Amino acid sequence: MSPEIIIPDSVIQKLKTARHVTVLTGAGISAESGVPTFREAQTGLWAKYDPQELATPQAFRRNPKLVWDWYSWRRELVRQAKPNPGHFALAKLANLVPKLTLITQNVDGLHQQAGSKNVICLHGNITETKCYTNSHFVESWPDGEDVPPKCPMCGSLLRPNVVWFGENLPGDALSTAVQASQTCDIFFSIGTSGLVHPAALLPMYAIENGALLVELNPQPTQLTHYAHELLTGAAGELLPLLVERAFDS
Ligand code: BV8
Repeated sequence: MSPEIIIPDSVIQKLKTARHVTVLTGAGISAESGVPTFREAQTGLWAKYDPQELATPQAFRRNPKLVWDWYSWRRELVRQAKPNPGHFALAKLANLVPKLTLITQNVDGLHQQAGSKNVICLHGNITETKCYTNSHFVESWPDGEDVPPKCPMCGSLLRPNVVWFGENLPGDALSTAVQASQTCDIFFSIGTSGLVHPAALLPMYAIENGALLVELNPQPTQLTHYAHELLTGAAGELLPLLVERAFDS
């Protein structure tokens, strides 16, 4: 059993009285679901590759099979993953506050599986596939022939529907995320190292607008210096406790 987790009363009171709660999640919230975070060493065949090198259009153009195989491996990991108590706590929280905006950098769809609605997916969804040239979405493709498979509509190579480094984020997702960061009373940054831009700027917009900035992470990050509170621990443990302390007691 983990030692008594301290949640400052300032956080509880702010959460109970907030009109608008904004949450940004990163790979850390899915760690307890068995989805490796972006920074931890990749395993097996992929150990020698740096994700930031593989998750780029250049890598895909240079070696489409390698990049496609990497995503196939990750898609399978995500398919086997289930939401954890951290995801479920956020889905429950949305029904306990007047307004909650959930923004995620994750591409695993676990927030949606846990019941969260209107999730703002800044970096896309690894379980969706589209073609490289025209973004034709494709549900299935013949096994084994071409790797990567080709688009049945235009013949260009299929790729995952994720935002690669060097690619722009979906405009509507980003503008909604910025607006929610600028208008919230409390902003939670959960399970993110705060290294990837422009997502990393969202907590800054929150503090600029006078929101209470609360970070949940087992360890300090780039953001910790700016946060009003750092709740040290795993999201799967902290979030259910936070919801219970604020609304169940
Ligand atoms: C763009 C999809 C216009 C693909 C991803 C400004 C400054 C510097 C650089 C830039 C900048 N502006 C743009 C850039 C370039 C680049 C960038 O940010 N580079 C950085 C990294 C140097 N950004 C872009 O290219 C973006 N596009 O801005 O377009 C442009 C373009 C070029 C130049 C200028 C402007 C596109 C970025 C999107 C990239 N795609 N994902 C895929 O998944 O394959 S990002 C990818 O990284 C994942 O989505 C993942 O979410 C994210 C990694 O970040 P985290 O989520 O934070 O995960 P990480 O592993 O780092 O940390 C996990 C944390 O969890 C840790 O802190 C750990 O302690 C914690 N944790 C662990 N266990 C738990 C836990 N926490 C809680 N509970 C636990 N149990």
